[in-house]
Amino acid sequence: MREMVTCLLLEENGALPDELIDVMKDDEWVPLKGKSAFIMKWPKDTENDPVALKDVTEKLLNVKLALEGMGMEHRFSTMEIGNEDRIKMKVCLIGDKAVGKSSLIRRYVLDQFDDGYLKTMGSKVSKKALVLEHPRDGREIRVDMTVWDIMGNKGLADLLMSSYVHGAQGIIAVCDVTKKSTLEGLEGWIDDGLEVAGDVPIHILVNKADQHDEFEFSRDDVMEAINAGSGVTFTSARTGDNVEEAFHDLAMSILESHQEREIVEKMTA
Ligand SMILES: Nc1nc2c(ncn2[C@@H]2O[C@H](COP(=O)(O)OP(=O)(O)OP(=O)(O)O)[C@@H](O)[C@H]2O)c(=O)[nH]1
Ligand SMILES: [Mg+2]
Repeated sequence: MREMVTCLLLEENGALPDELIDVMKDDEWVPLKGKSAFIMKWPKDTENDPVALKDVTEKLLNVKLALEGMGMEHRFSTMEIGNEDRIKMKVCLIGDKAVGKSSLIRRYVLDQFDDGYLKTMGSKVSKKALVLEHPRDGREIRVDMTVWDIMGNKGLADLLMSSYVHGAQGIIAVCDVTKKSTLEGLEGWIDDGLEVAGDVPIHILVNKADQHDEFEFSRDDVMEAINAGSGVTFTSARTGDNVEEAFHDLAMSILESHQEREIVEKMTA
């Protein structure tokens, strides 16, 4: 299966006027996160349908003329992108020691829990196969996920961080709701993780939510401490609450960003 997209890259960072943005939105241009670029996905089979092709061409021309009228430097590129039904994902868990990273993975992959604490030495990789529905067209996507677990000893972890997080498509940052210091440490973990992985989806898990009487902070405290637009989920590796859902949500975000990433790579190649 193939899919055609047109990407519009603005050569300067000048803001587009609202009227143009409105027209582009109607024509299904989607802004690329963090880039002065937009993509328009061609409807299926457009290239074989003269009427549909004319429609797309007109939309492109309209935008082009408007940009030229404004004297804005720009570049269009139309390309074919993959539309595969099987993808690999690498997900990394980060966060202070004993917050429950290994336990969350154990719950997700094996549906088991252990009260004992055996700290992770170095890192460990587990695998999980899952099937997702594509957020856009509902087609089934088989995902082979590798889940990377790292020790929570920050000093030692820093030594491994770049090789461990390299190539990750998503990050799960974990803190322990019964221990405020683990929230305070989280931003450092996230900054270091994103520095290696780039602009990838990130999800925050506030773990040990089964310990109702021992909460040391709230959802609002998390939002205040982490100034990112990340999803926040309260989980319990012990009861399994929200664990599957959290991994699933992250996988969906990765799936959504997957094509964007491919487009950006092709555009900047
Ligand atoms: N009550 C409760 N205890 C948990 C939960 N998750 C983990 N634990 C316990 O917390 C301790 C630490 O869990 P681990 O999963 O080993 O923590 P970790 O983040 O992998 O620790 P490091 O490998 O040292 O970085 C263990 O005793 C677990 O049984 C949870 O959701 N609820
Ligand atoms: Mg561990």
